[in-house]
Amino acid sequence: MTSHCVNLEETDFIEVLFVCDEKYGAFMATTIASILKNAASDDHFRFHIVDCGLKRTSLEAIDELKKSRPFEVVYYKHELPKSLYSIDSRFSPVVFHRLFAARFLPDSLDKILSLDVDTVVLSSLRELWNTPLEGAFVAAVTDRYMSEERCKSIGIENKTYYFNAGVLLMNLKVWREADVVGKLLDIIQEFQGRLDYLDQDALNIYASRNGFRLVSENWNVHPLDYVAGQTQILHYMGSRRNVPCLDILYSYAALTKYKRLPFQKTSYKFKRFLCLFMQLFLFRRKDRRNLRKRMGVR
Ligand SMILES: [Mn+2]
Repeated sequence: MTSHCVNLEETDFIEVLFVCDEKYGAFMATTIASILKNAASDDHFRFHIVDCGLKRTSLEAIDELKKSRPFEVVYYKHELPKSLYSIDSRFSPVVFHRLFAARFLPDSLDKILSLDVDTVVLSSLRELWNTPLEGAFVAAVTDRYMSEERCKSIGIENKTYYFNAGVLLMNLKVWREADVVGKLLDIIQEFQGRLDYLDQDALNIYASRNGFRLVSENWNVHPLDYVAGQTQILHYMGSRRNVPCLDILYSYAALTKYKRLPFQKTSYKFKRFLCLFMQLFLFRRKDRRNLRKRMGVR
């Protein structure tokens, strides 16, 4: 007989960080739904959420996902230093919170996996979570769409070593020991006005001086580069129109209380129903496949 008794003290959680305001509540629920749906049976999750003004309905939507698979969730309220609010009006200061993870997360956490809310996770996060960090302050994926010119303008000669910060495994131990937060704030001051991708640029400048760890590109894939069965995290990078793979995003949104994302015109469920109905009149397999593709339905 096998025992189903789980000792919670010893549960090996995969700890995931999100920063989210009310505008992106449905996106975060979608990301979490995808994590839960594609997890391995022995994965356990604890989500750490920096609450930048989430309303009750958003909190309820997260809670409701526990019905599909139990998980733990901890919310944080975090104040940014005043100096960061005036730094660049093109960006919402929300992007800065994750830089302070080593300060507001409990000391008992040695590392955290920070994910953007515009990602969809297509496999278990275990392998990424277990990446050996050794002394590196982060592990991340090269940003394929960053130009060489831009990299050089912030002192990064080889663009392979400019990473995207949407999927970031952070070594909190190193962050605390080396006061990475303090150094990032110095960089932000030093480069004021020249950081087009504020927090991401600052992280990369720090990395160019102190090193970091590159991980497989499959962990942070732009929809244009999606490969079925290979891509492990899709990152929509803010784009909501004219990118492939929106059907994948919508299919996970359909698993949440929201059912669809704010910019979806027709509900995914309705589209699927309509597509199923129309397929009745198509006899060739190829035609049915094309119809599904055109309607963006899986
Ligand atoms: Mn993003």
